[in-house]
Amino acid sequence: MALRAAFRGRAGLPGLLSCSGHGRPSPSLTTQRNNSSSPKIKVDYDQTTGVAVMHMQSPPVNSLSLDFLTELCIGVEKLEMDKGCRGLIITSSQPKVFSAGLDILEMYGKSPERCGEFWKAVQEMWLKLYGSNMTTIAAINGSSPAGGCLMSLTCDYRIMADNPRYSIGLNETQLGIVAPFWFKDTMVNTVGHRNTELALQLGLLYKPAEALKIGLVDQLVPEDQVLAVAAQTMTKWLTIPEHARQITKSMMRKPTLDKLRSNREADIQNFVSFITKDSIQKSLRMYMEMLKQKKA
Ligand code: CO8
Repeated sequence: MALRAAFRGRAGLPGLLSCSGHGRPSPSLTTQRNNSSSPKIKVDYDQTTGVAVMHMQSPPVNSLSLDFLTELCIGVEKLEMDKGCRGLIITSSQPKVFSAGLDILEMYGKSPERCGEFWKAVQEMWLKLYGSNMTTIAAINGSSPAGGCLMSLTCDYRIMADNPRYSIGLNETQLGIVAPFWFKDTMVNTVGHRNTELALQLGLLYKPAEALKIGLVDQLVPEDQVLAVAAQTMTKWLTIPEHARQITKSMMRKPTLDKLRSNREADIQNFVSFITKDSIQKSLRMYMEMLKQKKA
């Protein structure tokens, strides 16, 4: 019988941005979007199969806010500790979007302390997912830029909806920001050095067919079959002897994980000093305004 567990996250955060003095938030961008206390993650865990499906359900675009990341990490940790849980499928409940990546409002007009706290949570998400003992599959049923792409890259296998309106990639340079070394390393480990060089410098967002071609995703399926194919694929992966698969996964990923583990504090300091620069704050504001104008 499926056991549904909705893990609740942190208490609500302040509703307004605190201005750091580095780039004052423009009035139109000062609303904290994800301040709802409703769960941002829903976990359906089937104890008979040992497979959990994690649905991201943070409207409108599953952006990775501090609350969202905290809830996600708690959810992953609980599953990881349950020795009966062997597989995790990550998908989105939002139409058209897997995840829009890091919540830009978390990086705009915030104090250095708050930026540091946010970045630590981003690191934690990556360490937990990339280092997970479970078999992990991303069921990518919508667009997945930047941090959304990173999240899917942490998984062992990626299945994407074959819809040319969707795209996936590490597009950070298009926002005027730089993907950190561990984003880059995860991408290199997946698509190789040359593809990463092109993808990261140009901030490329790939249509599903292009993503499949460079190995950024492993399989394309019709949109309404993404979750079903992920479940079938998981069943196949779970036939492999668990201990051997886990050791192999760890052998492949440990050097990359260790690089961040031994540099966490310096990486936080780098992020904070970079993101709070006036010029970077200006780029983020312009990007957010561009997103809003695109809608109008
Ligand atoms: N953060 C916060 N708000 C967002 C984000 C985001 N990442 N993405 C979209 N939104 C907001 C939009 O502004 C819009 O707000 P409103 O309703 O108030 O106007 C709302 O969400 C809906 O957005 P759209 O209308 O654009 O929705 P669509 O369904 O048309 O498109 C997309 C969905 C494709 C996801 C589109 O919104 C998009 O492209 N978003 C931007 C994605 C992006 O570029 N993310 C990058 C984030 S940075 C990151 O993840 C890594 C940073 C590494 C940092 C390194 C520094 C050192």
